Amino acid sequence: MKTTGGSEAEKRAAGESAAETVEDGMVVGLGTGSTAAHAIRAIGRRVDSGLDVRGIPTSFQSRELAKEAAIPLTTLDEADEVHLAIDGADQFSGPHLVKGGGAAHAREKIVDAAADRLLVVADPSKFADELDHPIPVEVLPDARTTVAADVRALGGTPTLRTAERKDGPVVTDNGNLVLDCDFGAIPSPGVLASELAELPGAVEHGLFVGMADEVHVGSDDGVEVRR
Ligand code: ABF
Repeated sequence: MKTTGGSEAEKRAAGESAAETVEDGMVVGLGTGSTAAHAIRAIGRRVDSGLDVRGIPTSFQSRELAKEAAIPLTTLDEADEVHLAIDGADQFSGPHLVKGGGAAHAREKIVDAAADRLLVVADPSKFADELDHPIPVEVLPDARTTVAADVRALGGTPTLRTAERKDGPVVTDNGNLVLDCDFGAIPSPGVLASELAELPGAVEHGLFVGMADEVHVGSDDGVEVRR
């Protein structure tokens, strides 16, 4: 699994802290990435000790991990309510997030937004006073060129995400492509989010505006929960 930013110990502290908040009977959105993976493993250990929980994975990766951890799974169609989602981020500033480094942000946004509360798990390297991380935009394959032109017109620089170990683009779980769009500093995430959402052929972008209810930031000294 690709890891970014902070140390494994910081990520584990954050993931385990969020996993501790899961209560009996909950339906929990299971996020993607190396930090959320620690939360999934910790929830799995609690299931092993008798916790009654059902998970909704946000990606192929988190589904596989949840199965390995023996967490009973459900779907958005079947669950009456999603009580909590625990997910990682590429960058956070207050409640605003940039996500999509794992190309799973479309499903992450659906599950995270459906949850009553979103707990973000992160290491300190993910914090920014102002968001400036490139925004992943998942695009229909046919719209790759037109969305790239639209992003340029909005002042961004789009780069087609390519796979590390093979000569070709990254393909999402939904069969689409990803443009990483560098806008520099983003003083008004809500405005940019609306502009990106309007682009024909853009399936979903990685700006999660105002969505985090808590950010569990793991460090060597423990976990700081920012609300
Ligand atoms: C997912 O994994 C993504 O939305 C985010 O891009 C990434 C964070 O991964 P990690 O915790 O490995 O840095 O949550």
